[in-house]
Amino acid sequence: MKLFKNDYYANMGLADIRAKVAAGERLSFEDGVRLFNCPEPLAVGALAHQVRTRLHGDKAYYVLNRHVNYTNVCINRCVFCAYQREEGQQGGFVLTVDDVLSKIDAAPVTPREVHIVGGCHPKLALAYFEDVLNAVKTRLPGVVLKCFTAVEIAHFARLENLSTREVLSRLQKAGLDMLPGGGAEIFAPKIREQLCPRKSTADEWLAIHEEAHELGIKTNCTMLFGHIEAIEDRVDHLVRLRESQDRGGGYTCFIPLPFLTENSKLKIDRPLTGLEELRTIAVSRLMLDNIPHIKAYWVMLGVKQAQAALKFGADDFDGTVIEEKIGHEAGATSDQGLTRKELTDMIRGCGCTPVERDGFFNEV
Ligand code: V47
Ligand code: SF4
Repeated sequence: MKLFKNDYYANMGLADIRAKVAAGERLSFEDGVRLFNCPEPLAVGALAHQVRTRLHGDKAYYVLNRHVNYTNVCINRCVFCAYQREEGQQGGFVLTVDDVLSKIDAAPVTPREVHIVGGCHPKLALAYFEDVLNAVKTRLPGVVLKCFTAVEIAHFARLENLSTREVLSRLQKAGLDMLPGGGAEIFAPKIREQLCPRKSTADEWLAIHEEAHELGIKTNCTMLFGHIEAIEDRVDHLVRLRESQDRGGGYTCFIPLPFLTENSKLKIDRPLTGLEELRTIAVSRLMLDNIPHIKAYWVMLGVKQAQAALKFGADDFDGTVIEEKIGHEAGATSDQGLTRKELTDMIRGCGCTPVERDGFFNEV
C-alpha cells in the first residue's frame, strides 16, 4: 500500500527511512529520533500504517475483558500516579477474594481475558494472589489471566524473600497466563529516578519479563510518555524493548500510554497534542519490528483518538474493560466500559474490520 508518492517522503527528509520500511529493514536509534523530529506527523503515520497493514491487513482486534484493581494502597508513591493511597488513608481499599469474584460475576458478558493489577501493598501475602488466581480460574476455566506487573512481581518477591522466578512459577501454577505491560514507564535512569525512584529499575523490569518468557508466560509492554522525558528517552525505551524481544520473544503487544495530568503531583509545562500522541504510536509501530501488536488503549487515549490510532500503526482496540480506575483517577474522560457493539461499531466506523480475539491474541 502506498499512501504518498516517494518525493513526498524525500521532501520530508525521510526517503532512506521509507526505503528501509519498504524493505522490512530495522530502523536505527537515529532513525527513530528523525521520525520524531520530522515536521509532518502524517508522513510518519502513513509509514506506520503501511507496516500495520502489512502485518494485519485492515483487521482491528478487540477482546471481551474485565479489569480488576485489587488495591490502591501502594508503597511506591510514583509522582505521576493519581491512583495511589497510603495504608489507612481515606479512599484506600483492598478487595477480598470474594470481592474479586463478585466483580467477575457482575460482568455483563463472560470475559475471555481478566486483567488484575494493583498497588504494591505492604502486607498482602503471595498466598492471597494465589487464592485470587485459583478462584478466578475455577470460576472461568477458559479465561486468560493477565495479572500483576513486573513491579508487583518484584514487590511480592521482596516481601516473601523469594526470587522473582520463584514468584512467577508459583503464580503460574495458580493459573497466571500472562503479565500485563505496566510499570515500564520510561526506562532512561535520569527520568525514572524523578518519576518513580522506589519502583523496580529498567533492568529489573526487563529481567522479570525475560524470566516470564523463559517460563512460557507471555507478556505485554508499555511506555508512559508526554511528561518530562525527551524524544531520545522514548526512542531509547523502544530500542530496549526491541532488544529484550530479540533475547526472548515473549512480548505480544506494546501499549503506548499518554500521561494524563489530573490529580497528579507531576506538573508539566506543555501537555501533549493529539498529533504528538499519534506520532508516538506510529514511531512505536515502526521501531518495534519484532512485537506483533500495538494497542490503542481507548481508556487513556479517549475513544476518538483510539480510532485515529488504528490509522497510525495500532491494530488492537483492547476491550470491554468494564471498570477502570488508574486512568480515571488521573482524569480519563472515556467511559468506564464499552459493549461489544460499541467496540465493533467504532472499529468499523474508521474503516477497519473488527476481529474478536482471546487474551493471547488468537482469533475466536
Ligand atoms: O504502569 C499511571 C500508567 C499503567 C497514569 O498489558 C498512567 O494489556 C497515564 O499498564 N496517565 C497501568 N498513564 C496500565 C497498563 C495497561 C493498561 C491496559 C492494558 C495493559 C496490557 C496494560 O498506567 C501504569 C502507568 O504507566 N499510568 N498513571 C497517568 N496519570
Ligand atoms: Fe504504585 Fe503503580 Fe501508582 Fe506507582 S504507578 S504509585 S507502583 S500504583
